Amino acid sequence: MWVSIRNTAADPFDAGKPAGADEAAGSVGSLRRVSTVATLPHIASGKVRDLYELDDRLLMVASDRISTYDVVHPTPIPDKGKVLTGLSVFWFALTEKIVANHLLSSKAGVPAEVRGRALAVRRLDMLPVECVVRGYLTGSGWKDYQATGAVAGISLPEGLRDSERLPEPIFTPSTKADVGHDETIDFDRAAEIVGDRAVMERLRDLSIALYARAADHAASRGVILADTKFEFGHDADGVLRVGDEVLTPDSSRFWPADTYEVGRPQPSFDKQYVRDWASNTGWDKKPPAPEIPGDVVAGTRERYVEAYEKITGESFDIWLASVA
Ligand code: PZK
Repeated sequence: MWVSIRNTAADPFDAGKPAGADEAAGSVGSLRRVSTVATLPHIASGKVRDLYELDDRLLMVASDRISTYDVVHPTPIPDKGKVLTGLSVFWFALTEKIVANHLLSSKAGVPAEVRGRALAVRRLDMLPVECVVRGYLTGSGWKDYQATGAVAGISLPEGLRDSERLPEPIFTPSTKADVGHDETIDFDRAAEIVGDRAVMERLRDLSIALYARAADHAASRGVILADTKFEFGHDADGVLRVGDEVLTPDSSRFWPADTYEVGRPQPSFDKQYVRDWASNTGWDKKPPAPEIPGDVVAGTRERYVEAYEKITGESFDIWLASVA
């Protein structure tokens, strides 16, 4: 089965930013040992994740790497990969009645050395569009609105402000760029790329339903889900499933509700410590990214664990114990 190599942008909504920040992707079918993962056929790498072959399944491994301003830092954030993996599993369970997903197991088949940060998943034939849903106007959506009054071909009311909640969530698909940034496209273009308008309508409706369910849950826990990105594919039986990671800080924007203020950019829940520190160092935001000092690493780890616990309502230790 063909799996395309592509760099998964950590900030998937900022289509149109300069390319060149992505790390080199791996090669299809090569036997490569990456970090501490046992030797499995390596399929693909994103900026902070790796995909391996696991017999008839795949193994998706989330690393502790972090990017800011689209560049990966050399310093890992301990447990970041485990937090994101635990969050994905939480959301897969919360949303499985809306749409089936690719999760098979967080234990069986997952090598001991990546337990907690890796998932055994069903192989899918991935659809070649990113399914972005925006509930708030920020990032490239805010930029496009300011320039044209519309996002992905959807006209929006006049006078909206930075980070403002939209009248209703909008579906703003994007291309999966091999290199550089995904580009926002309108629905018709997405349907063309997918080659089946009915499938595209289903992707749109499912994406909005997933966003609405997750945003509702997040709101009940004091968190705003500003926007998010899904990827879908068909399994061997032709069943449509949501794949990839879902509703993590790397595929979504989470804002603390208690400090939300329309009319300005919102601080990122997870990365703001690193961004603020990095800005103060005078780093020009071009590769290579600087090493992150210990106190900033510790503060950022705390934020990830806090995000996990706020959203799931459970101790992060419970996730660790469940995969041990
Ligand atoms: C698949 N990616 C993105 C790239 C990653 C992830 N269930 C699946 N079946 C087949 N292919 C994929 C999936 C999923 N999910 C996902 N590319 C292909 C990607 C690099 C690293 F972890």
